[in-house]
Amino acid sequence: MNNAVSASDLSLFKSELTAIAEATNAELDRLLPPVAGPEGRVVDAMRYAALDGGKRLRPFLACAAGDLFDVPRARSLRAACAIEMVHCYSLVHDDLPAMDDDDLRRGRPTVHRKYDEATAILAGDALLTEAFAVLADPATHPDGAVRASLVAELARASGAAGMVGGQMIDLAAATLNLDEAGLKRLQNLKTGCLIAVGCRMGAILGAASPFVVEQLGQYGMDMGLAFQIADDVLDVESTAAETGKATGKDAAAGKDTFVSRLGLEGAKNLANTLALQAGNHLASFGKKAQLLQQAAMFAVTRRN
Ligand code: GRG
Repeated sequence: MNNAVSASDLSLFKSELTAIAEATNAELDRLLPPVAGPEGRVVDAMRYAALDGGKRLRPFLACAAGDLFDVPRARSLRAACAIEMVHCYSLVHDDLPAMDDDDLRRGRPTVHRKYDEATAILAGDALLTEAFAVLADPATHPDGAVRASLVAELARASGAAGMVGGQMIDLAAATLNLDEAGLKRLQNLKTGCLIAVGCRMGAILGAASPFVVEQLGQYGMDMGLAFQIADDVLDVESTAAETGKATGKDAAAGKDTFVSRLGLEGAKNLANTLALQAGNHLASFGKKAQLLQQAAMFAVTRRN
């Protein structure tokens, strides 16, 4: 967004993001096999929601955080898929008429458009529950205490104290008169918690100390807020062809965003500051955290 940020070389990050996205797609395909019988329709809708599309940024963060502690990819990839299942469920439900009422997601019809509303609700529900089944499976980690910790982390990040809570505040925001701290809290809960949890889970899989888990989590929260502000900027500056979803929606709805409060330049500056701040949390890892440093820059320079 500013020159210092846009000039940074993100080639290492981009090739690793592509590799992790491909591995995530293959693993999700394996974890969500089609089933025969009348219930097959909901599994088809789950596969439609979870496969083919998405940047897979959250899986990337879980794997790259795990790499800091030499976590075997087979394990971090399972945690990554669990988070992506929760993310995909949230998109399916967010697109429903009762929420954002969107027709386009990832460049394709939304799940309730392709199937129907009831199927979309069920597909979201089933993706959410399947995520916990994946984490609870010994293939994710042989130590049951580690698995329990992963389950608790994802539950907290995605429930009323995290993403769902943020979505609730967002739905009520028009009548709440939030100040800037309130808006930050909304976005931290809605977007930041699920981004941060992948970073935390990578560290937990690597038996990191609580202090280090927290460092990774702080990186994720700052990066998540930067990512969300960049999303608000893209809603103004980008097109549906680039993002694969409707743009211009915030302004049309008179929505309170960092762009409406700070203006485009102010919002971009804040996103850049947060991306740099995110990287500072990883200073103690030195060059080993280069990929995560680049991911924070990507969050604010991306076009979709
Ligand atoms: C319905 C419980 C519930 C929560 C909805 C995720 C969410 C909360 C709403 C989606 C709308 C939105 C703008 C959320 C902010 C987070 C965000 C930018 C999501 C899109 O994530 P990307 O860009 O999407 O990583 P892809 O398609 O690349 O995976």
